[in-house]
Amino acid sequence: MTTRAAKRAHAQNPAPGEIRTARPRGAARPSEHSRPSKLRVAAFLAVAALVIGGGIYLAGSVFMGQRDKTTVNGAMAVGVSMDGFDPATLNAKPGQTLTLDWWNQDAPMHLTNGVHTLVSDKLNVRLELPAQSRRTVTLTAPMTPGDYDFWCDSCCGGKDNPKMHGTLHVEA
Ligand SMILES: [Cu+2]
Repeated sequence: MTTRAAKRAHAQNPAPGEIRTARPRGAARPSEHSRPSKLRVAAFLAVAALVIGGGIYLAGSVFMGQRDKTTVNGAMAVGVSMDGFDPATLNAKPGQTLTLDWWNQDAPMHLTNGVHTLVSDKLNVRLELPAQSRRTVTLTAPMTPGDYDFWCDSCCGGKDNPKMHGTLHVEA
């Protein structure tokens, strides 16, 4: 007897003494039970990605949202990037001390790790600002009216790069 029907019949009614290989009732079926848990892991990862992504987005927008504004009392926001200082001209009265909320938009992957500087011999400053950060700095205007040059000497040719200059304009 080699027909399929005969084989099926044999399997359903094994001959006496033959061992049935069927699992006992209630035993785990690995392939079917692992499927829902894989789904659960996938769902967890999706939720985790949403939460982490949302956090990064919020943190980014908090930082970027402040770019033109400042929470530092009496300070003005001044940005710096590979495109230079923004605004590039600062106005002051003779002897006035300006408080700048200085922020750096560039990521560390830029030249010199994204660090920018604010340098001026006449204004007697040499300030440094790490990538993607902000700090409060002060500039004191000289008593003599005029335009005072300051620059970044840490990137893109530094002082030789016309983009990386700013002016402190001291009113007459
Ligand atoms: Cu720079």
